[in-house]
Amino acid sequence: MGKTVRHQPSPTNFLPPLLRQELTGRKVCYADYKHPCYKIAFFQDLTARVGYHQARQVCDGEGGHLLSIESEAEQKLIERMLQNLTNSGSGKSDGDFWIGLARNRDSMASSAACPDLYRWDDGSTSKFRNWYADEPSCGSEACVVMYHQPTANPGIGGPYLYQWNDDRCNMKHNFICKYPPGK
Ligand SMILES: [Ca+2]
Repeated sequence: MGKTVRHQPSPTNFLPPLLRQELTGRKVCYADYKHPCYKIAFFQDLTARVGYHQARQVCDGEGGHLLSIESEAEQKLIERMLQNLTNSGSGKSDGDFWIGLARNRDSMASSAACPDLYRWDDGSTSKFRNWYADEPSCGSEACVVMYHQPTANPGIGGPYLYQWNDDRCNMKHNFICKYPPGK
């Protein structure tokens, strides 16, 4: 599959200059118009990382959404993109990525029902999930990250790499956007 990386001007003028600078580029598209494009927003600078809702705003402002992962194949594709990022030398430090999966905390459900309340931000009805062993925690955690902790000691579910974890929505993380074909 041919791959092109193209730089895309982004309507992110409302963001602080450093963040704006780091958000340009890194949009990866495949050389056909059937597949979505993705953008990995990784910030070495911890202070540039953002909460779930700001990440969502950035993706929406560019005609996309926070990433939905609708199949094992798409999960593996994103894993390969993150491995490329790590191998390129710019992404060696730890940092999780917001994906577009969240739960409405107003719906006070029993903890047993909670895992079924997570919904994709882009409207996908995909039931694919890749939770880490003891996730989702629910409670005050209602927004989902993909783990990216290459230097962390493995836990009960193995290394903290690429599985999903619900976290408090105001925590600061990297994020991944997904854009429909042709955008
Ligand atoms: Ca959790």
